[in-house]
Amino acid sequence: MRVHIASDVHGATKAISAAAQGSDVFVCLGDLILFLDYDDPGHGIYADLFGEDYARTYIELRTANKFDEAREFSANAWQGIGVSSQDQRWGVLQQKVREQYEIMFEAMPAPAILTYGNVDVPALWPEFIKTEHRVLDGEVIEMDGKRWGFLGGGLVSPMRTPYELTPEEYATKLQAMGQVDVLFTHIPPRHELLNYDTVARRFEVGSSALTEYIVEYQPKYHFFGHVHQPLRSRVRMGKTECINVGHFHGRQTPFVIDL
Ligand SMILES: [Mn+2]
Repeated sequence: MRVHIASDVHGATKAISAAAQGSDVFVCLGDLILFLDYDDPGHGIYADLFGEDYARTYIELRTANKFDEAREFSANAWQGIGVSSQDQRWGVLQQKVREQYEIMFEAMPAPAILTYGNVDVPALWPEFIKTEHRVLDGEVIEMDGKRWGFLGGGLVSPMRTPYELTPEEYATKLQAMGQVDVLFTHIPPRHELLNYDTVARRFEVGSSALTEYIVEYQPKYHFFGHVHQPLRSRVRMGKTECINVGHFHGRQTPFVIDL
């Protein structure tokens, strides 16, 4: 069974529309929205709202791990367009996210199995998914006699992205799935080679609950995304092959594997 897996789509609608060609099963591990385009600051929701110069500076601050300064810079930008409360801000963002989702889900191959990234708004998905889109988060399905488990979202981080769980919530959902043969998540297990981003030059979030799960259950494969430019994209833990399927927005092609 040929499986194509895409993660971290971040607005790459044109490429995603072709990503299932030649596959038997297409899986998307989330992060469909583009808030900030690190490669091209003229794109994304923040550039739309505040202009490219703003996006460029905001990216620089975050890349330098100056999150407090970034927040202050951002608060000023919102005030500049007459938005003061968090509620108002969320209203404006939600509208922008809806505009992106409308185009993204139109382009998304179907059938597809999807889970959420940390840069996704699960509450809005029901408005846009197609009938052949199966959205799984903390669920196990049977595929060719094997158990495939899916867990979406990220962990709480200084980036304050829209879908973040506490480590406890995440661990509880993971353990509730029980043993699987193939595990699909948005974020990687905690592992220094898998978590370090060589361009951002920092450790991204990895889950120690996932590492413990892999040690305990030893699924044959664990597929994930989230770290866009990892130090290593593939690591073996015991009997488990842990694979970062790649930054779809950058590569424009899915990860392909025969399972
Ligand atoms: Mn991402």
